[in-house]
Amino acid sequence: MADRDKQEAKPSNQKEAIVSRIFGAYYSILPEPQREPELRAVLRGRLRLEKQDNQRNPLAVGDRVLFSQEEGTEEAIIEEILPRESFLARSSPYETHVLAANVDRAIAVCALKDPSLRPGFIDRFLSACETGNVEPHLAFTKTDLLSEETVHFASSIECLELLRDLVDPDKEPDPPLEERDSFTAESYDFLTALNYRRLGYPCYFLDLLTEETSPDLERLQEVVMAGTTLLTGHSGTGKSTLFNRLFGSGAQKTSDVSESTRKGRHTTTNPILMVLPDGGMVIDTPGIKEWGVAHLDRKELLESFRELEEASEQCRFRNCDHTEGSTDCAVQEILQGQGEEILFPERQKSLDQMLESLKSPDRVRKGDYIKPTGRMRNK
Ligand SMILES: Nc1nc2c(ncn2[C@@H]2O[C@H](COP(=O)(O)OP(=O)(O)OP(=O)(O)O)[C@@H](O)[C@H]2O)c(=O)[nH]1
Ligand SMILES: [Mg+2]
Ligand SMILES: [Zn+2]
Repeated sequence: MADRDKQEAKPSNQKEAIVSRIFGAYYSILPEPQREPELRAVLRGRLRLEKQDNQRNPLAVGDRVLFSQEEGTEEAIIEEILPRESFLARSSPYETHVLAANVDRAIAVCALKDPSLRPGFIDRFLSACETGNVEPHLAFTKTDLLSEETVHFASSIECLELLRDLVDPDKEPDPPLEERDSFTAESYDFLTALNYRRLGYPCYFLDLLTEETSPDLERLQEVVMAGTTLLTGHSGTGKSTLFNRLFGSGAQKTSDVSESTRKGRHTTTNPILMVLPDGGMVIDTPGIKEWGVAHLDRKELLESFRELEEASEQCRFRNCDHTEGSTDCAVQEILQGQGEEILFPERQKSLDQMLESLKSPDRVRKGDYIKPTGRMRNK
């Protein structure tokens, strides 16, 4: 009923579409319901002025719009931007970058090697998702590059025991990590990755180069079949390789998906949205270095850590902001090592760094940024 009202409200010459690519002031849009052919579009002048001045562009890939098209012209004109149901943002104190709108889930594509794993990025990504109503998934790529020792370690009892001991406030690994002969930095990265699975995040371990298929790739293919999925991560982690894996060659709606192949590099420069034959949509994005979380406050940050979720629910009734020195605060108890479990060392490091960046007023000033996730929080 509500849907029909909405349709009747829109002028008869306007149709709905999804933004699939952005090239500065030009857009590609996919008209509903067929989602083809892809049209080139520009924004109606007044909409260009409405953009928030700390956002790069009034539109993001995945946005839903109403457009008109004059007869005999190729170019569509975007007349209206429809409200976003969700969006994934990263922010510095001075700028908010909306990576994509109306996404159901986001997959951080992280290489286990080349480039090496960066847990700080993952933890910031997870916090942004948790507070932004976007379901986070983690794809760990390049398993084929792991050394034999690491592969052996990954399936050992030692690995499971370490994972357990490192989050136990009453235990220290014995012998200590640095005294173990075959324990390498690579093994530690693998342990760090496994910890996300322990926390309940959907994780996929992938070799995108040599494996035709695998149970993890199949699981991931199932997941992206419905709704809209964003791929993000550092440059070179395998986002586009995964994207092409998901689509093969048949589903591509644009001819210029394969980017410059000079020197074998395929660095993605613009986000692109594509529609799978079954209707699911996947967005490939350019690699990013940092995932700023200046749009989150201390309470949101703490509560975005799953390990602290149960404890913070107990505190919420008392309006606790979980600051150091709060009495009977279950969150503080965990952070001080008095709970049943503590944070995995890399998670603790990330949380400390994020909290520290909130403390320095030079970096974060109120009013310098919008609160991109606030709208969805009470949904
Ligand atoms: N060995 C190995 N190489 C991989 C794997 N996945 C991707 N690669 C390679 O890693 C390089 C970078 O992959 P891309 O898919 O272009 O990475 P991207 O994340 O899209 O990078 P940007 O577009 O720059 O953000 C390419 O040479 C791929 O062939 C993998 O599982 N194993
Ligand atoms: Mg790419
Ligand atoms: Zn508290």
